Amino acid sequence: MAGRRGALIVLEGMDRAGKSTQGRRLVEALRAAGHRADLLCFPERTTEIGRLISSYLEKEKNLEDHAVHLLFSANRWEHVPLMKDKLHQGITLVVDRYAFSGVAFTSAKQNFCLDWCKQPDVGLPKPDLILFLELSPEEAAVRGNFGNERYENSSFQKKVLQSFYHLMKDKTLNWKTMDASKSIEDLHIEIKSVAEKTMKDIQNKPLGELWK
Ligand code: DGP
Ligand code: NA
Ligand code: NA
Repeated sequence: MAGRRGALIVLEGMDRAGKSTQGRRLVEALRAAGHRADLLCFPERTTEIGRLISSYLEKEKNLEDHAVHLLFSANRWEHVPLMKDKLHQGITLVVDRYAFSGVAFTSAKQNFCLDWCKQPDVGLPKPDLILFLELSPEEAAVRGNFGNERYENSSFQKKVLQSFYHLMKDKTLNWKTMDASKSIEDLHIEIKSVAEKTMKDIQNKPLGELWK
């Protein structure tokens, strides 16, 4: 058994695609099947950096765009020791948003290039699988209105989506696009099957470094 590690599985996609629901369902199902699995959500709002990000998203605080980009990245980096510990103990991590949201959201702002946006996250633990939950803006609209947090408006979200599509062209990463217009149950079954296959494939392989 020694050396077998858990998989790093990331969920990305637009708001209302069902990332949080699918993340919870996946962890529950993996545990029920006898695997060790934990859920992690970024931004992780409970740390000092996370609370700063949260007050920015809730529009209680204004922060300069470059500064906030680095804070989101720092919030991921501050969890890296914990993530590596768990993965090396054989725990699979299901992560709701990661560096790809980081790049997609900031590069949707004016005067930010993709390359600058990627740099702070270079070297993070590399996901073994990135599930992109794809939902058209029209289908997302049917699921309800945006909330009041920063970034929650349709013109910005369309730019974010374009940045995601750009990132998905990177063939050094294991992107899988999932049709998020399916029922929660059908999507869950599909995600669980892809996740379990990945867990098997990578268990004896070293953890990689993102964008390196
Ligand atoms: P969530 O808690 O998943 O609803 O995410 C909160 C918001 O923050 C959402 O609009 C997406 C955005 N977001 C997530 N990660 C990052 C990041 O690294 N950078 C930026 N600029 N925005 C992010
Ligand atoms: Na949100
Ligand atoms: Na979420």
